[in-house]
Amino acid sequence: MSKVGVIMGSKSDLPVMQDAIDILKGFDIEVEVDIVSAHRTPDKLFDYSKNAHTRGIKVIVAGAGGAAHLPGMVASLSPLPVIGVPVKSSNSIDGWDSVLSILQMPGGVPVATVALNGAKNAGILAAQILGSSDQCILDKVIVYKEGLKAKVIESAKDL
Ligand code: RP5
Repeated sequence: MSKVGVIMGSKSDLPVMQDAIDILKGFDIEVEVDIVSAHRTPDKLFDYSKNAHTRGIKVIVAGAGGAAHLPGMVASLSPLPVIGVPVKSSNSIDGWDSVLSILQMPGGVPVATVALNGAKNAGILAAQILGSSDQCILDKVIVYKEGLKAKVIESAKDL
């Protein structure tokens, strides 16, 4: 079964990253969660990035704050698509540090970067990537999007 790896630089990122975990589980997608710090556990970062694809992980969602080098370094080492979540950590300069350090990747090493604290969208995007080759997941994404549409239409009824 295809899995999504959800990693983050610190357990302090979990309240944000939980949105990705929850939405993926809502699509019945298996999620492997771990803490991998680019700066505090660099050996683990290398090991994780080089081996994730051998364990059935198909997409990696990586969240970090501040000098947020985790998603980019994972992307440099792994053949898998990496979705980066800039986390607004407590000592952050309004989150711009996280956003720019994840967004501004050099040519050849893409990280699909979502909005600040945008872990929910990261989870949806990971599901869509899996869904491009898995009809069952794609059907769940279609139902999810129909739900979004229905909510907007419903909200316009009592204006
Ligand atoms: C980053 O530093 C983490 O991703 C986190 O967002 C931030 C602060 O980490 P802690 O000091 O809370 O562990 O590496």
